[in-house]
Amino acid sequence: MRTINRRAMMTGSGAAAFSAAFGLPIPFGRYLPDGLKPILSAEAVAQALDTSIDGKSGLSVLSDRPLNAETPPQLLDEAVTSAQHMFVRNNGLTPNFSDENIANWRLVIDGEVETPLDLSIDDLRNDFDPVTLQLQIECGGNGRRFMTPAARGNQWSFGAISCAEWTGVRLADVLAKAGLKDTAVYTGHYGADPHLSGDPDKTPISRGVPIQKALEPHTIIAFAMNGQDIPLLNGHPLRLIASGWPGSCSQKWLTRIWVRDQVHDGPKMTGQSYRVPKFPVAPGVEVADEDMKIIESMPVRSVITAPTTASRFAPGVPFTVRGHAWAGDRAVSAMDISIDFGASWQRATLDAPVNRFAWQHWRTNVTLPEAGYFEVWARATDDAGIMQPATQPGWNPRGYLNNLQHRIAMFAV
Ligand SMILES: Nc1nc2c(c(=O)[nH]1)N[C@H]1C(S)=C(S)[C@@H](COP(=O)(O)O)O[C@H]1N2
Ligand SMILES: [Mo]
Repeated sequence: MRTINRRAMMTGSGAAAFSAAFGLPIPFGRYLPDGLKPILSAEAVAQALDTSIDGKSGLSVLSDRPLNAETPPQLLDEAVTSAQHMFVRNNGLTPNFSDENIANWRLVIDGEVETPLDLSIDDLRNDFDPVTLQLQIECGGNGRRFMTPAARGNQWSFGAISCAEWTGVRLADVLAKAGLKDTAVYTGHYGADPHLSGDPDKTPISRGVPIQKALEPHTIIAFAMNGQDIPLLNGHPLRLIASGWPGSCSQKWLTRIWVRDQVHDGPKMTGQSYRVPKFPVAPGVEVADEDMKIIESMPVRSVITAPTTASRFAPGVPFTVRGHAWAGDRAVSAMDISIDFGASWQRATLDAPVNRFAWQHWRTNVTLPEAGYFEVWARATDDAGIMQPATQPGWNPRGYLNNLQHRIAMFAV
């Protein structure tokens, strides 16, 4: 297997122009839907893979202040995401803690509780039952890069997703110890990262979840990842994980959970942040804040982690295509692959999740029938029968929830 390391220089659109540019036939070109270009024209094959971020390897950097870096699909191939390949999404500055800061870490639980708590990490370890779970964390803006018209924000493609093995305690158990009042309806989460301005009175992000999601047994306060300390960039020494919902609900460097008697209104809970229109809107329009609602579960989605896009295979020789799929609060019930631009689909083998909210692995064998340019398209279906669309599912002002199908280029030569 070898990668063709060049980019298509396309001026026109559609299969014919592409075929001319590459000097390769497109055997299923007649099925390429009108308006869709071959994916190789839209995707840089040779990505600049960064090696400069401490503890990370091969991520592609979208911005460095704040630091935002995503995982290329082929580095998501691991069954459990490793520390070095876990994406980073910061809204503020990366904190810089001393050993003393870490040793004296406190987590405050206050607001609508009978007994406010002020806990050390040892208190969490000693006073509550430990849980270890594989949990996916996906940024609400994953896929934004493919929104038309473009939406402002980090231009994530497919790599703002991780699924690591987290160890910690159930938020429900901690809230039970504090004793929820009847007035408790929502949580508000706070972390120790500084605001981009450096102003200590400003908070970069403080989101929350309805109390039912907070009490869900998979919502945890984690102090370890993959059996080790959490990587600093991913929330060391303590983070919340509310899997299946936008990653922004999973506060890193967690210091406080404020139990609210109303929907939390911290920075990035209101206005246009992590909110989508209550009804379908025309692409590109402005939507008033009062017509927006808070995103809850993330939609069904999948990624092809092997082979790498633009790999070459011999015609007629089968090879394995594999990846992962997930569906927010739901499970994935079917995974299908197409090599003819969506004209026909073949069912892949799909594993059950190791626990609820873990991503699900899938694989199948694919054979490219003759020489030429092909694409592999991947489509997951959730247990409510909802499928990933071929193109964007519905435009929204900030470009959230774009769960379009992942497509990779393949050469049969
Ligand atoms: N304290 C804090 N927590 C945070 C953020 C942040 O900027 N500060 N970013 C959130 C967002 S938007 C996402 S998508 C996830 C990303 O988690 P990761 O950086 O560990 O991959 O963390 C969330 N938790
Ligand atoms: Mo995010």
